[in-house]
Amino acid sequence: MTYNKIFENKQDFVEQYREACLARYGTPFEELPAQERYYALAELIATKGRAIFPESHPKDAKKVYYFSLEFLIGPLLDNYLINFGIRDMVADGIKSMGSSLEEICRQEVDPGLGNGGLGRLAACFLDSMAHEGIAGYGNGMRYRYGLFRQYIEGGRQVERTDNWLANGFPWETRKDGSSVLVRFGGQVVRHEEDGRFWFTQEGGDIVRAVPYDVPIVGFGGNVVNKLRLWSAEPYTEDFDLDAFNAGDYARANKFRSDVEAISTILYPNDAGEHGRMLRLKQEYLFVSAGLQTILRTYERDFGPDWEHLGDHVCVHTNDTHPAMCGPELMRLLVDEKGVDFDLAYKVAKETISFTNHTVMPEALEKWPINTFRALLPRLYMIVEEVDRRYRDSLANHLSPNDGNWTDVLSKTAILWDGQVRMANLSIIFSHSVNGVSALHTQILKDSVFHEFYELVPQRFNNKTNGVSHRRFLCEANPPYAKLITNAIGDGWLNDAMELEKLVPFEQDASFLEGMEAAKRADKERLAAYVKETSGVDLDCNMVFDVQVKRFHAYKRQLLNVFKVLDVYNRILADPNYSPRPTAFIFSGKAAQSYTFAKEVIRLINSVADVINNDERVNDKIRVAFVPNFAVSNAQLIYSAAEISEQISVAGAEASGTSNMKLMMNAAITLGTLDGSNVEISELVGPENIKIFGLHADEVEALRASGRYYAWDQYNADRDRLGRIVDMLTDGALARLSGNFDSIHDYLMVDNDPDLVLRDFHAYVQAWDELTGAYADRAAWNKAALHNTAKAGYFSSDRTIREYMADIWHI
Ligand code: GL5
Repeated sequence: MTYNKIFENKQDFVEQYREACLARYGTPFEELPAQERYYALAELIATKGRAIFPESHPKDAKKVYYFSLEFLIGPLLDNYLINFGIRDMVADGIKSMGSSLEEICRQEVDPGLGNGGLGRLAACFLDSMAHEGIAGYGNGMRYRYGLFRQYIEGGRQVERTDNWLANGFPWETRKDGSSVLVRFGGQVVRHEEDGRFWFTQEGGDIVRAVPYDVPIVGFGGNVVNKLRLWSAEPYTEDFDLDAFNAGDYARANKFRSDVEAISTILYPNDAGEHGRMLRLKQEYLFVSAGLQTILRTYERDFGPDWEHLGDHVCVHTNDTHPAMCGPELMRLLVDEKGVDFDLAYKVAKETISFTNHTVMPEALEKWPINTFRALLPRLYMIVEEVDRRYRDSLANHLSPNDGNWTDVLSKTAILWDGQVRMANLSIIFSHSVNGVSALHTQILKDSVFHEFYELVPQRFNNKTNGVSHRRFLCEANPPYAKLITNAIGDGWLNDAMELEKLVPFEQDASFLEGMEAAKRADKERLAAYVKETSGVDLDCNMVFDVQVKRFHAYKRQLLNVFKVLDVYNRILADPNYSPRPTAFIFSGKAAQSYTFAKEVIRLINSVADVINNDERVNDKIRVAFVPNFAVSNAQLIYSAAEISEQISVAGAEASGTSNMKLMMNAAITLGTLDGSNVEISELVGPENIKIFGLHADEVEALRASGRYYAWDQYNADRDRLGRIVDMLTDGALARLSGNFDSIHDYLMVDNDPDLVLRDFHAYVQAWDELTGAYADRAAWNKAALHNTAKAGYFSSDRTIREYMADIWHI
């Protein structure tokens, strides 16, 4: 790899860093607190980066704009240093100045501009697009407050505002000159002249969308792309001076605060029906602002050659949140650029592509027609016309006498039942629709979008997710990364498939010992963090068994807790039972309004409280809940994990990406055949993964049969399973904050919708077998290393190359 060097050498770096401290604060490095040292360093790196790369791509390079309401970018300093190839040199330099890079990095905010997997995937894709050298830009929202900060109080999740911009964000640049205007409400006016007619939207409220750009440095430092985040601001200064003078400050500021509300918060992705209008405004704001900018750039480079827009520009829509890209692009082309309606539709479709990320029905967005039409009258007209034409076009595929005509229509039309259905809008406006794992794509074809698949099978394709191995292995796990590089060279940073070169080391006892030592160091680092943040002492001789992800019923953290309680009960009941000592580590947030998920968090903390305070079991099991799961602490957890819990009910998890991050870090997966676990299992082979439980088709068949009864499961095993169900309500776990009636009801009254009780025995047995195998450390390390060696496939570089070849045609 030839890096584009931004410093000559260590000495050059140290000198420039000292100057940067003086210039920014007028105080020498030695006298600055760590936080100011961080800001001075960030400013230096950002300035150097910007100075070298005014423009990374030739004008005619095909551009990809990745539209996503979420970009969970994580801390950036370490990432930039790695990608510029200067991390070791900078760390050395800072050490010679009497401080440490680690300490400085700890000062950085972790912007919570996403919920979980979907938002993090978008950030990994930006990293990989820059690595692959393409002009790939992110387009999203600059939320004033990120996803809430999670605290645990009395075992419960408590949410506090994430004021991530409080001290300023050193990587962003505000670009006032690139602001655009976005209109909400008002009415559509028809104009006619010489037999030609057109529409304009007039009145309503105009909002100014102001972009903030964050540089995305590709590995090697030769390509710098950008992530553009939009902020909503008032267009006119409608400050009410009279109200202010009368002391009514709220009224005086009302206009400003109404507008700014649009970019104030990130919505939780599983929270139901809150603040619907504001969410729709967010979606439209970043879509319209992004597309206006794209057309402006295109016109500058290619003139008004709108017919060929799709040859030069790709607009990729991440889930249905940017679904308005289709009609908004048409509106801009037809109303503002004078393009004919049919041509505009064709161009929109050639330009836009769509990824679906979930089969959860609540995540397939719908808007009441009345809301949509009132807020976006012209856009609604276009949607209505495209929907009408779509219905007509169905005649080419089906005859109205055809038995399933209405069925197909009811599933695929955009407008139905008084609703605008965003998934259908996305599909109808895209030339490509993809799922995110082989199984998920199959489920889209077979059920979720089956009718569309029958109509346009060629539009559907699979792109199995990936993750940035530079962040989640190199940056997250320095001791292991160093060991790997010493063994196979550093080519794996550039080409993750080179991790395969580790396979021969599975026979190398000294490598395996080194691996164990690296894991030990990672475990100690995590144990210190856990102690500091949750007060729990983890014993590093124990196996670290990890489940970290968003809390959701289908992900079945509850099944994991049942297993923990089962192990606990067995230790107490049977003096001969001696499980492999294990630390069960959980982390993740639940949406603020998702009561069940929050109860599961309270349950885990109550179980932790019982177990960690019971001296009879302390040397065998411990439980820790790490608060406020985010990219930064995720990196500490992944690297230290030995077992990766991926136990969703089969058919529910679209892909999962923590499964990939954990396998990369040599954790062995304990999982169901769901999402990308299927592909992990094929790649590593059955001896290097532990699979259990019902398969997706079995889950579907069992549900369809109507013959599943939770009480049968309970009655069939009163001693173990029944006992745990009873513990939810009999006071055994109530010491910290009461019983768990609603979880009991979810299982026994709602009939265990996620089949926790059904998979329980298979799961516990699989866990017993897997942890039993830990005794043979050489064999365990060999299997763990095999997981890393096969993880190259799950680099997002591979995923992006597939998007480039099959969807974006670059
Ligand atoms: C998700 C899915 O739930 C994950 O399985 C998937 O890995 C991820 C990225 O494709 O997308 N969909 C979604 O809405 N969130 C996800 O994490 O938040």
